[in-house]
Amino acid sequence: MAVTNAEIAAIFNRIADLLEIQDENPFRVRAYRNAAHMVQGLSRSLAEMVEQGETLEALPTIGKDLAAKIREIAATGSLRKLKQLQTMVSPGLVDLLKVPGLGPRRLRTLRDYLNIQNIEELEKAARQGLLRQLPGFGVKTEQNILRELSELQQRTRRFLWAEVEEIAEQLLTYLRQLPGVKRVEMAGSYRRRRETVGDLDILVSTSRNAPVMDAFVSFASVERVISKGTTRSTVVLRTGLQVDLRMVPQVSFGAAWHYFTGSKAHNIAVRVMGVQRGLKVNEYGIFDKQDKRIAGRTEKEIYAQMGLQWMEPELREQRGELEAAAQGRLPKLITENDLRGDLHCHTTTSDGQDSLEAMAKAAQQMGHDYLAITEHSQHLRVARGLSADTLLAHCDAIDALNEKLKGIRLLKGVEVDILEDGSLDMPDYVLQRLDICLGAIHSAFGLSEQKQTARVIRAMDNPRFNVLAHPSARLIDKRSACRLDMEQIMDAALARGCCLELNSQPRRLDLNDVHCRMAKERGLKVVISTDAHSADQLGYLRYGVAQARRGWLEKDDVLNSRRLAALLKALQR
Ligand code: DGT
Ligand code: CA
Ligand code: CA
Repeated sequence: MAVTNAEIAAIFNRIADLLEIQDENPFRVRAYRNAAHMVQGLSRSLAEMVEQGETLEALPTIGKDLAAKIREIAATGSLRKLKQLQTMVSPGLVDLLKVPGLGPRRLRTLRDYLNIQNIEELEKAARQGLLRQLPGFGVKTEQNILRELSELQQRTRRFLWAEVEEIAEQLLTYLRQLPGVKRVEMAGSYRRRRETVGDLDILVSTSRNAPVMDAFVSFASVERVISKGTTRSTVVLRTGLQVDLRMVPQVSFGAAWHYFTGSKAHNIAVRVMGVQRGLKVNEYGIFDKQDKRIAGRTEKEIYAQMGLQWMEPELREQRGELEAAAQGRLPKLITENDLRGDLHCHTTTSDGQDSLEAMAKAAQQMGHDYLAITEHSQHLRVARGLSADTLLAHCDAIDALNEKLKGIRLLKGVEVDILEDGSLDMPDYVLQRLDICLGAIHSAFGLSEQKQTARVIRAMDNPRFNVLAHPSARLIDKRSACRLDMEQIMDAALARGCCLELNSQPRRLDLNDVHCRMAKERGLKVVISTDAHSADQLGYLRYGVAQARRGWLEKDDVLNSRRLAALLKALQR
């Protein structure tokens, strides 16, 4: 899809914001703002002008430099200059620009006077009445900011996938047992297994005029009904989660399911393929030139009209899946059944809630062949990290338990802190005794990209190092990813025979989908682990598997799909 003028203007405005926050030359700031304004009002598409080789410099406010930037955006959809600026301003501060009424100038005042760096700090200060005293602010501004903040939270609140799993299942069960209901399915980001979902999208088809809408709005967890109609209703649950329900005729079910599953970008690309074939594609079906419906009942029919195989929802992000399908090269995505064990968990010996025995038993019940016990090292005090001696004693306990266990093998491991200088928080003579060594960043999250990358690679230089656990250290909605040159890290891991973890904790899901794909393309193996802190959490593997599938991973791309002997061999560097 060609870049729109609005997108180009938004990039220029964002650059102006970032420059202004950094107190850059006001003339440069104004140059970007003027250009953004001009671009917005332009009646011709800049992308088109670029494509046709027209000179942009003839446009008002556009000089050589900005013309080059427009060409870059038109060609790549983004701008390196913007990315570079974004790394120079703290992400929390950039978030603050989303608050209506807070421009860069006020933002600077907030930072300089009250050291406010993110939304939480802003809210706290506003509640304490600290804003009204600042130059350029007042009681009214303070109240406006508080109101905008609460609206912003309502508007942008997304839920972790795992947070809505239970209610989504309950809704499906509830709707499926209603009289006259033929079919009920989840669509949207929930079906695509995105790590967070904005709302739930449910499709229902019925045999006759079944009173589904009445039943839907009186579902026990509904707090508020936003709208109720014959074909569509929207409710908000007590948790704040919004749910859309749409009634769909059976002849259109596949088309609607495809449309409302998305992603939007995928849909648009499919529609464009349709246009190229002289077909109209929408949520009711595929229609030929005579407006006759030629597909719609199943998703398979929809894809077949485009000459494509059906594809898994996790792939539908317009990241090359349509091209892959056209060439018959869709990945055979990994499933939970392909995994033979879990390589990251904690017991009561560090910060876990269950004993070694309980974890082993639960893992065995899940059908695992092996489970690595990986307690924290002592640098991580909050997690009651182990000293060298306590880890050695723990190894004895694991050896003793392995003597008794049948059908499952516990691996001796550690989740060792990677210290700021890249050294490991455990002496080599202890690491030597282990089957597996995970290294992880738990401190100094804010280092520059260069330092953070060097730190991790230095850790991997230790020949005992096997797996980089939760590589980016991000916590969804709580902590941004560390600045790391992921390509460099992956190349370094590959060269040293290390691999990267996909941590399945719902708030981590780290590696993310894009990075999983990056690893696969390099031939770097990924380990999918739970980082379970209780026996229950061993079931989190399903979240990690979903993320892996979004990253196109297949069985062979994942190390813990191997049998124990092959796994142990692969861990030898
Ligand atoms: P969410 O709810 O923000 O996590 O993300 P989605 O993907 O569930 O998005 P949502 O709920 O707004 O819409 C559900 C699907 O409906 C979306 O994935 C694709 C489709 N859809 C929504 N708006 C449009 C649109 O403007 N054009 C097209 N082609 N499809 C759309
Ligand atoms: Ca949705
Ligand atoms: Ca929706």
